[in-house]
Amino acid sequence: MHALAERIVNKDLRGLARGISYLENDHPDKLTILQDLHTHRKGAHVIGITGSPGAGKSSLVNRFVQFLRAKEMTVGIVAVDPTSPFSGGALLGDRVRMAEHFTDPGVYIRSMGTRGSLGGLARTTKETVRVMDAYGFDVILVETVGVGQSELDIMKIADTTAVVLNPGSGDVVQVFKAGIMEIADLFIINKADLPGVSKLMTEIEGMLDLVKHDSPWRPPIVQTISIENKGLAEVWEQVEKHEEYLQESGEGERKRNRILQQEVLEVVHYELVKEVEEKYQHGKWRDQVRSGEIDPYTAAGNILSEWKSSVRNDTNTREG
Ligand SMILES: Nc1nc2c(ncn2[C@@H]2O[C@H](COP(=O)(O)OP(=O)(O)OP(=O)(O)O)[C@@H](O)[C@H]2O)c(=O)[nH]1
Ligand SMILES: [Mg+2]
Repeated sequence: MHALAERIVNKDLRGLARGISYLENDHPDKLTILQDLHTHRKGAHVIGITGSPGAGKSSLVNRFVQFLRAKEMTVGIVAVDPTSPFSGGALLGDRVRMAEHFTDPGVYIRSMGTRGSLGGLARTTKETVRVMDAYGFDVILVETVGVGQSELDIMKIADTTAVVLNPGSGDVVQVFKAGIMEIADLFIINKADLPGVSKLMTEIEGMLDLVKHDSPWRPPIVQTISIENKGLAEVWEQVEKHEEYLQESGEGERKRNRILQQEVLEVVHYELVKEVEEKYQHGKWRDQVRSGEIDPYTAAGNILSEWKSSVRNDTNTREG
């Protein structure tokens, strides 16, 4: 087993931190470590928390961590911030708010920004969840702003995805359009101290009637006021119910298998693209496209046929 994988499995927190940096920096040992850790996966419950900017995701995560710690559960947190050019910005505020957890060995927080992840934010986030799982946290929370395809993709690794909405924000239509409705297992109306809660409930129920009619799991709606610690027990209760549903219906296993199979193709895709890009990024096609000598499609075609024939030659050489 890779020495770093061994440290992670043996709950060495600095090893964990380094392992995640390996993922972000696309270290050559990355796949070996992930391979080693796969046999040591522990099956943490992964909860995705998504929602519009300012919905109160971080406040909620922060309070929820306290709630889980009181139940003696250990928690890993991945805070994803694709909008920030570096893992700073809004997350800096989160860090300050999370400061009280820093001295607690049962909690580990990692922020991810676009800049720090050569393998792509969604990939690195998912791999980070894998590594945290092998380390052995009971619960892993993934916080991400629900805006685009990349966030939807990240959320696929969660066992339970919670979508955070606010009363009076007009969020529901956005959520519906963005396809977030389909991945939601649980709706959290945070800032339930503000007016408009029952209107929002009606809107969500209406959307659920339209979308979720084919699944036996109808996402429940929970109200929270995170700044007053209200509703956290209800959130946890619904997460546990969902976990039970995943187990009993077999949906959890189907979901896990789907994700594993998809990861195979993602890794292949990523490694192939990396190789092709490294080989051709400085080709003569750049000048040709700039001068208009050839169109982009011809250029792409040329690269592809050159690539394919180099692969064929490679195999012939090996076989011959
Ligand atoms: N009234 C009220 N305000 C809240 C509640 N929860 C959070 N807030 C406030 O909402 C603001 C945004 O909270 P955050 O937790 O930073 O929201 P976020 O969703 O993490 O924001 P981004 O990470 O920037 O997307 C803060 O000023 C919070 O104090 C709540 O239950 N009620
Ligand atoms: Mg936040």
